[in-house]
Amino acid sequence: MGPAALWRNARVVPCTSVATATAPDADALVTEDGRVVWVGREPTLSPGLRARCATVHDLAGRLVTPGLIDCHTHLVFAGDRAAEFAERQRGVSYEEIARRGGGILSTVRATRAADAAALIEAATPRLESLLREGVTAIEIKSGYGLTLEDEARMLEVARTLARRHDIEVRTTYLAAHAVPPEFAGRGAEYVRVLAREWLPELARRGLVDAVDIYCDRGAFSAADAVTLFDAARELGLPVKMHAGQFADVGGVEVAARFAALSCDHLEELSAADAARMAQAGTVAVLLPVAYYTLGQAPPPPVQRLRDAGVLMAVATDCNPGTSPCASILLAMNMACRLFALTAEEALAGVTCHAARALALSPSTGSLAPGATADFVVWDATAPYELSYWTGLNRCRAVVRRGAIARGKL
Ligand code: DI6
Ligand code: FE
Repeated sequence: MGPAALWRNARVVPCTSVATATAPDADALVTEDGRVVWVGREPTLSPGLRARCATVHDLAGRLVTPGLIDCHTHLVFAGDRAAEFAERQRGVSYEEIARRGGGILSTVRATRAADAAALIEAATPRLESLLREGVTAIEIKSGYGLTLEDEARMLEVARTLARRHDIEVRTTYLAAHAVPPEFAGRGAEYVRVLAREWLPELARRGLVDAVDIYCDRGAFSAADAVTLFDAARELGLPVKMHAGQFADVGGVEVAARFAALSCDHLEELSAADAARMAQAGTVAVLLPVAYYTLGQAPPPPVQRLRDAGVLMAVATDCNPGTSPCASILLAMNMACRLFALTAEEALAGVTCHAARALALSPSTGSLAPGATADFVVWDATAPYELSYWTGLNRCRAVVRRGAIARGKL
């Protein structure tokens, strides 16, 4: 917040669309009261606004992008699944491990045993890793509690992390992640309980920004999604879906019918469903690190999504099973190299399109007048440099609501 500041000698990539994630087309911006009030070429800045700028920052020709957004994470969990990683390296599949009671349910056991302080302690290094890379907004899902109070604790921890780290957090209720042992063999009944009893209660406590379901082979069905999404609709909550990671079980059609914010994964996606997503304005969230970790094939049909006009986002899917990753820059690189996104698509995927997937746009995820002044100053001059490197973080400074929150210029 506070008085106006001019940020000059910059290469500003507005990221209002893929087209404007391509090349810096402005060299200055003005922030005031935590918002961007002007973006452009400095000679065209009006003398009146210039005179209001109490502070002038010289960015020495550096790249400026919006704060990055990680729009799909399971950041809050206890324990890890490194032993399952080792098992997969010996040739046992992810789905086989899950059938034996490992997988998601093993993280559920660890998370249920962890109190809020332990969950915060476990999640903090993962969050800090993302913050160091210029992430200013993040989605955090529940889904490793699978009882009312264990889900509530995960979501409360997500809210606590938001306050402690000055980051925008959107919480997503994902009790429909796996059937817990208490409901073994009674999946449909579990979905009715999590939809009709737990969801209204957690919404009443202000813990739910969106509702998600893991709709796939070995997980929940399209009919389960209808039960859950009907309950979400009654509460006025937006929905999203893990869909088509392993198989197309008809979820995307349901998601589009409920105007879902996003469908995520989508390795299996028909042309008809891509058209439905475009029609519904549903964003495709691509999760290349999960794809990489599981050694899956084939990749999502990116050209089909482009042809249909579906907006694509990219996220880490940070989780202990399929995506032990706390680097949005690595996810961008993998989206380019494994899914053949252009570098501009990858950048739009972690800015404007990620904001759409979280219902944060247009105030977040792009740098246009009126936007929240969350941006990153990079030791780079071209936007494609962000996807080009792996294992090198070139984030120099992070500006949050118009003030330098991290690093120095
Ligand atoms: N997101 C998920 O929720 C599942 N896969 C994915 O990409 C499973 C996460 C887990 O194995 O813990
Ligand atoms: Fe996920």
